[in-house]
Amino acid sequence: MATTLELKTEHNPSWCQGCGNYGILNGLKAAISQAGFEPHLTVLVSGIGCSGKDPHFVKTYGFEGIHGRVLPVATAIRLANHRLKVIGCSGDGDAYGIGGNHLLHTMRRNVEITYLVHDNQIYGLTTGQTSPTSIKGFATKSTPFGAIEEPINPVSLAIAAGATFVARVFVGEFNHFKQVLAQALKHKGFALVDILQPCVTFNYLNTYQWFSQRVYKLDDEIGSEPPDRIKAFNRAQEWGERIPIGVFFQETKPTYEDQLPQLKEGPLAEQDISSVDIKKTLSEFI
Ligand SMILES: Cc1ncc(C[n+]2csc(CCOP(=O)(O)OP(=O)(O)O)c2C)c(N)n1
Repeated sequence: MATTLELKTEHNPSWCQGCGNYGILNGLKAAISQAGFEPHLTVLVSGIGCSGKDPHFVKTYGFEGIHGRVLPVATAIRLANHRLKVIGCSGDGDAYGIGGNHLLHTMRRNVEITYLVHDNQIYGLTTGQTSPTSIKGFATKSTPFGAIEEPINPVSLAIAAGATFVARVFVGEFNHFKQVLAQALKHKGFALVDILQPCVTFNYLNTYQWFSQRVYKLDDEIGSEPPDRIKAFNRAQEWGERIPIGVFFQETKPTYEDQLPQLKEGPLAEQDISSVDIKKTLSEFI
């Protein structure tokens, strides 16, 4: 295990001052340290976007892939070695736009990946176009007269798609964010954490103040109860004057990895494949 300080790399983030990504990065390092995950058995996988830089700043294994392809890469890593803790980092465009189809199928498969979506409701890296979670009417560079599309609600989408852990947090509620993150990292299955993370440069609407006035913690209003998708879905519909944060839904189910016969003998990466003739397969690619 490593301390938060030991998880720091020699690279420093250059996100805008006040960007919610700083809080997410600090919370993530603290959570990895507190959960006792060994850095050499932990992998951060990212796509393209401001959040795509996360693996550069955490001293674990890391893979910065291409836009929207975090989950195929993360799934492949889990299948090659399912002893590894795999954490995906995406923006809302990366996860819910170009990567949306991968998200649906990874959720229904229940691959054990903790997926942290840095949801700033805008394309930050490409300097401010609407994203799938931008509020209707939001005027940006790509929608100067206001977005005409309804936004995706990632929480209700995940509940409907069969995800086994679905949470929303606000990075401005830092202790609550860390507590939910710790729960997500412990979850045996796919965990979606939609992180409301204000973009201080391009999103003039969904600011820290805007969220602070609206968010409330589900835990303060409902006690512990057995998992119920319908109730969770209905709670997820609330968005506007009041925005619920916390764990909406969690259940335990076999993971994809648990059910694959090829993994019964242990991780593929540790299996003896010396007697397997792969020449025929390789020849198809040459
Ligand atoms: C295939 C492909 N299409 C488009 C792009 C351009 N591009 C880079 S990042 C990005 C969107 C970033 O938005 P988001 O995922 O929400 O992350 P943020 O930067 O806001 O954290 C786009 C469209 C790309 N790199 N690759």
